[in-house]
Formats: sequence, structure tokens, C-alpha cells
Amino acid sequence: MGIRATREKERSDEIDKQITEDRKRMGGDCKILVLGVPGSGKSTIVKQMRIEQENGLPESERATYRPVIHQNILDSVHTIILAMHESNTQFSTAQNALFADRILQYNLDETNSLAISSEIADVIHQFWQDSAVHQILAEEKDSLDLMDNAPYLLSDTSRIGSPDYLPSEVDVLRSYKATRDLTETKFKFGRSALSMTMIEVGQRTTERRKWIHHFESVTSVLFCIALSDYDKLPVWGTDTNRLQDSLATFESIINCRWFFRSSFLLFMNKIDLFKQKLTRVPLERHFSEYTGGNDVNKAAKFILWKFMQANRARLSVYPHLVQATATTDKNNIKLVYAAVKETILQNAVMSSNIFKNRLQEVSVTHPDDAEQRCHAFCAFGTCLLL
Ligand SMILES: Nc1nc2c(ncn2[C@@H]2O[C@H](COP(=O)(O)OP(=O)(O)OP(=O)(O)O)[C@@H](O)[C@H]2O)c(=O)[nH]1
Ligand SMILES: [Mg+2]
Repeated sequence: MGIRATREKERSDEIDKQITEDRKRMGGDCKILVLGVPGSGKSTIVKQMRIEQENGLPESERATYRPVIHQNILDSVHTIILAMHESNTQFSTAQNALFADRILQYNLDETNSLAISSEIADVIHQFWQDSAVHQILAEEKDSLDLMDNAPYLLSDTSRIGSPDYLPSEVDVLRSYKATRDLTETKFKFGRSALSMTMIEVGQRTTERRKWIHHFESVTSVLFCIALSDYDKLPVWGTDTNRLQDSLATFESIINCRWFFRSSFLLFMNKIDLFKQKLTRVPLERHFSEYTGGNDVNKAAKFILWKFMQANRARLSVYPHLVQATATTDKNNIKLVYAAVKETILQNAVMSSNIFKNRLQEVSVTHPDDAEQRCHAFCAFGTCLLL
């Protein structure tokens, strides 16, 4: 073996050793923080990945979503009725007006496992057939604070309201319950030694201070944005839109010192709703510098560009367009796995002695500076390929 080949072998062995040590240090488990503004689809993405990996959700778990879905239906109908009252919209029949009053007075019954009765399910079904309801939805859909999947749930109230209803996987993905506490979901990859824990943090600004210091050693941050949020008012305050709010959150997180060794997966979610909305609400109305019309690719690229501009720390960002409610998308978990592996490798290379020596060779004066690290990493990568 020549001197050069021996040196290559030594380098390769040293990297392998470093990766093994890193894994041992992390107990073979990588932490992925799932972040994003409320309602951006964090829980749905994690649920979708579980369905993908475990070939569905157990019946017992799906059954726990029944009261959540029933509450979602009731909340959605209440929102629509109140909007109709506010705008003095008349129901098509006097009977539907009476139905609306009944629905408003109805609360989920604790003695009936917090489920809607089949009788009220019928009433909601009748209500949903009223043309005035659809008219107000067409006119005010974008200003109503209605949950995204209300039309999906309301159009299926007869099935969902039946006494033996068991939610399907799609129903579970379309339901909404705000995450209040920290939730952890573990994933294992086939026969690989690597496992990951996805951590979703209940998003309340005041809570952020409590959790942020716990996550110094996260391998990757999975940041969710809801593309269709560009015309929605922010959850807190009223001066911008939820997508701007999301951008500001992303900017503060990606440039935060806790994550300087992490990679970012940017999941651009709700592409289905985004496509529909672009034809109704021009993106340029909310982002004046955008000029691409209602072309969904141009619009998504523009939003990605805005987010990439916020990446001053120049961390690795893996963007991905996604519809979290689709059970057919099988690539999310593979993408996360690939990003996590690459991040571990990069971190291993950067902490190895040979990398430190290389830092001196390529005149890196401040190894903590992201740009210099990136430059050194590229130089080192090139030298590995020689
Ligand atoms: N149509 C559609 N709905 C989606 C998509 N992703 C998420 N949703 C819906 O958006 C709502 C909110 O999703 P969640 O995953 O609960 O959002 P979250 O970010 O966990 O929200 P918090 O826990 O409150 O922070 C749910 O009703 C989901 O079904 C999507 O790609 N398309
Ligand atoms: Mg959640």
C-alpha cells in the first residue's frame, strides 16, 4: 500500500471511530426538534411518519381521536353559524335556522364519551346541505377562523356521527388538537443502530424560555411552515400574517447558538391548500416583491427563498414540499433519516483531529464561524475525494 493510500485509510478509520463514539455518546439516539408556529402541521407530520413506518395506527389509538373529531365538527359549525349571524345571512329554510339554534346550544355529552349524538349529527348534516352556508364559505372562507379541514369533516358528518364510528387514518390526520406539552415520538430505522426521537414543543411564547436550553444537542430541527398561512392573521398580534410570523420564528431559531451544529429540515406544508388559495388570494397582496402570479412552483420557490435568506448562520437546510394529511406520501421519513445521517457525519468530520489539522492548513482562524467551517468542510471534502 502506498503512502497516500495508507493516509487515506487512516483518515477513513478515524472518521469511522468518531462516528461510533458520537453514536455511543448519544446512546444511538438522535434528537429531532419539531418546531413551527401553531397549526403549521407539526403533529400531523409526526403522525404521518408513524403511519408510514408502522403501516398504520392501531385501532385503539384511532378510537381516542373520536371526541377530538366530534369537537372539531362542533367548533366548525359554531364558527360558521356565528359568522352568518354577524353578516345577517339568512338560512335557506326556517327549519335550518332552528337547526342552527339547536347546534349552538349543544355541548358534547360527557355521559356519551364526549361524542355527538346521532340525532345532532343528522341536524348538522341537514345544516351542511344549506346553500346559504356554502355561500358564506365561498365569500368569507379566507377571513373566517375556520379549521383547515372543516369542509372535509362536515361533508362526512353522517359517517363520523354514527354510534360505531372508528376514525380512519385520514380522519386522524385531518383532526386538530393543539399540543400543549412536550411530546416525544421514537422512530427506529430497520436494522440500523440509529434511532431518533422527535420532540414537539407546545408552542406558547412564554414556554419557549423554559425548553430552549434543553436542546443544545439536537441533531436536526424539523421546522414546519404552512404555505397557505400567507393571508392569515398571526396567532398573536395583528400587524402581519402567519407566514411572516413563521419566518420571524425561523430566523430566530436557525441563527440561535443552541443549534449551530444542527441541520434544518424545512417542511413546507399544506401544499394542497396553498394551490387552491393562490387562485383566490394573490400572493403579491401579502408579499409585494413577489411577481410570479398563481404559479404554485414559482410561489413556493419564492417562499423558500425568503426562508433561505434568513439563514445567516449558513446551516444545512433540506427543504421539502409536503401535504401532511396525505397517507400516500412515503418519502418523509427517508428524507429525515438521510439528513440526520449526513449531519452526524458532518459533525463527526468536524470534531475529528484530522479536521482540526485541516482547519490550520486552510487557515481557519475562527473555527466557530459558520462560513469558515463551511469553507473548511468543503476543502476537507475535496481532499477526501483526491
Ligand atoms: N389540508 C391540509 N391540512 C393539514 C396539512 N397539514 C396539517 N393540516 C391540518 O392542520 C391542522 C393543524 O395541524 P397540527 O399538526 O395539529 O398543527 P401543529 O403545528 O401541531 O399545531 P399546534 O400543536 O397547535 O402547535 C390539523 O387540522 C391538520 O389536519 C396539510 O398538508 N393539508
Ligand atoms: Mg401539535
